[in-house]
Amino acid sequence: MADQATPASYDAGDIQVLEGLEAVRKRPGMYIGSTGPAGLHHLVYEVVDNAVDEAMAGYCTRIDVTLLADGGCEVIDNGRGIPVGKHPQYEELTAAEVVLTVLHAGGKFGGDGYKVSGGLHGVGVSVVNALSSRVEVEIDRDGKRYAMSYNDGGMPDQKLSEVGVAPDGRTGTTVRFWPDPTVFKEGVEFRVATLLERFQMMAFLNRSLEIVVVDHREGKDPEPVSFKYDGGIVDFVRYVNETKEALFSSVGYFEATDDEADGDVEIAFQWNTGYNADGIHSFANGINTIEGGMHEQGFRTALTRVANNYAREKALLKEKEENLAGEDIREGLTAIISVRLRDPQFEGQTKSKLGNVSIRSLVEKATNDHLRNWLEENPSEAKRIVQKGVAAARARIAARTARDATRRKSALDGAGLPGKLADCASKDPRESELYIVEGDSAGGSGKDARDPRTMAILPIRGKILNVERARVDKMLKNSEVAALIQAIGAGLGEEFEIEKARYHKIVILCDADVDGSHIRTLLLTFFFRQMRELVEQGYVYIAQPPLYSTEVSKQKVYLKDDAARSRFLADNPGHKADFGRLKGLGEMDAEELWETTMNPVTRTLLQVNVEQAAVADEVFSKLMGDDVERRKHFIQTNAADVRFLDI
Ligand code: 0RA
Repeated sequence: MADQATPASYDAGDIQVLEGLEAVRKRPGMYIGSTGPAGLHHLVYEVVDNAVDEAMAGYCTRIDVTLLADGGCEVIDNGRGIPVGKHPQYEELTAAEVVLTVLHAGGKFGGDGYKVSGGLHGVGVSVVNALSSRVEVEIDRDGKRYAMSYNDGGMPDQKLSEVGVAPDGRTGTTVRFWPDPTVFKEGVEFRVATLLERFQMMAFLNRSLEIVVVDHREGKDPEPVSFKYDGGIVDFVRYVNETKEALFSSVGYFEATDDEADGDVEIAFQWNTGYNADGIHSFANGINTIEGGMHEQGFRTALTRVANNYAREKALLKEKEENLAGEDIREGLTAIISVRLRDPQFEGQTKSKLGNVSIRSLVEKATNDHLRNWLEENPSEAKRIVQKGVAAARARIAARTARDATRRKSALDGAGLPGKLADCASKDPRESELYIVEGDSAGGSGKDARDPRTMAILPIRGKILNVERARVDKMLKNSEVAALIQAIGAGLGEEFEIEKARYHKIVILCDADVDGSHIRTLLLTFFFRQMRELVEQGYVYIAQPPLYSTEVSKQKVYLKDDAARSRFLADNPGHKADFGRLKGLGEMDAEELWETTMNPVTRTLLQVNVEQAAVADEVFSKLMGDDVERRKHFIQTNAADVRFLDI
């Protein structure tokens, strides 16, 4: 790596003072994105990121995250411990107190390691303090234990003091915090599945780092969950491919460092027999770059060239045959690209696209050299990869023919819109909403209920095609899928153009039962695989029709789920209602559907996000892939859980 300007020890003078904590409380969104569930979970990530930094610097091997019974969160690491010496700039404060109370003072010590900039990452532990009603810190360092605490958004409670000896001479930091309910008005309850997903990803990206999660809250599973992968991203690839049929058993791996680019890269890859052509998942400094960027571009370019050169040299591709396209070679590929660099530039709509040009040539060069060698050393695997690419090229040409046929057909259907679509009057996509409604009868209620100016209704009959198990040519022949593509109007797959989307809100409206959740998952899989940008840009939503209805003084009351029903029962102890379960969307009349589910003033829409696209990939395969037993089990145990929702 680059030369180290400063030794790997604490130099308090490096702490930069930028702003006070009041600024954070005034505009929390600026620092953690939102004060909704995503922002709430960001607090945990912020503390854990600091511990992971210690791991990356080589000082921490284990992080314990505990959700406490009283709603707090505890993060214990065995790193060096936050420095406890006096700070030169703030005479009466120790460095640890500065880290907890001064914005951006976090890990900005010295010049070693990879710092993270951009996005919402690395805002500092002081932000957690600013947005918590209480914070407790314990530091084990130099054989001693130190402790301090804060209340009400960073007001000192106990100043840092020595409280005893560090057990077994250990070093490390414990941060315990209780998010402030006056800041997080939507609630301060952590969702453990969201945390697990992220920590599993971090464990994959930081080889041999152990992250243990325990949930001590009432009614939750107290069994610890531990993530530790000695194979790092090789294990990540195996995990993503676990539910797929691998094309060969080994997982390829290479790494490279470059002083000029000031970064390093490691890549693991394996092909499976599936048809998905975007199984490349990339990361920069441990952040999932879902919009891709220079590292992905370098890899794709080199992969296409190396594979074509190899195929030509070994006569697996005839002289008169066309070169394989990039997507042909990527079909069935699962790859993890992880780069670490000193000054990452995060760009794009969601600040998740890596912009550093120098990283492109590093990755491209590394892939050229190492992948070439890997193919030479693994000739039978190489042959299968090329043969799969050739088959994909044929299917691609067949799909083009099928697509042209679909286009011609839809052109004959009037404006190219499906017959079942009740379109909205507005032609401005920014205000237009497409409701995809399960079943013709609910579709009918939806049509009557909607605001016809901005809301379009597309009824979908039964279960749409499972796109996880079909190539594009077959997909296009499915009438439900074809209707979806035509209604949205932006193409699909590689040719998807989000600018052409006719709606900026695409709302999935399914029954709140198991069948409904299956159809919802099929639709989400379709969007995730074929119109990924819709999901990435936050255009996809899930409507929440109520599951129960009852009456209170002749007024109909709707309850969205079992939790709402329990709350209602608790609040209305005398209520001896039938607590009738709605049989489905079809049972509500237009007015009820409007009031409970569609009215922009009263409805709750869940926005779908793909922060953890790689994990979502695995979830989708599990849900939709070939392994029927696994799928059954997964749907049974997670029927109500759409894991990658921002809820
Ligand atoms: C500043 C400097 C050093 C470590 C840390 C902060 C640090 C912060 C956190 C937050 C949670 N766990 C943490 N562990 C460490 C460097 C320490 C040194 O040079 O000795």
